[in-house]
Amino acid sequence: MPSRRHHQRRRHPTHPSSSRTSPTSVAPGATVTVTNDDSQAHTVTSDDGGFDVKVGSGQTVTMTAPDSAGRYGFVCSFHANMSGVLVAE
Ligand SMILES: [Cu+2]
Repeated sequence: MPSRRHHQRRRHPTHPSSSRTSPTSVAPGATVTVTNDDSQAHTVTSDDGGFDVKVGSGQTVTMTAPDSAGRYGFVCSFHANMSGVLVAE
């Protein structure tokens, strides 16, 4: 009698990896499209308050880059371990 293996599928919970995005470079004042492929909502929140958008799961939003050239650090206000840098140049 052939033995049937019971395959147990384990779903690993998707928790935000400590993701550090490589700097995204855009023109000052440019429209930036942010797509969230994750199963959780995230935000792109500038350290200096220059921009702050919430991107729900599976959503795409647009935001405007700062008008002045520079490096703008941002975090996700939901997940303290998520951060990145937006470079306007
Ligand atoms: Cu997040």
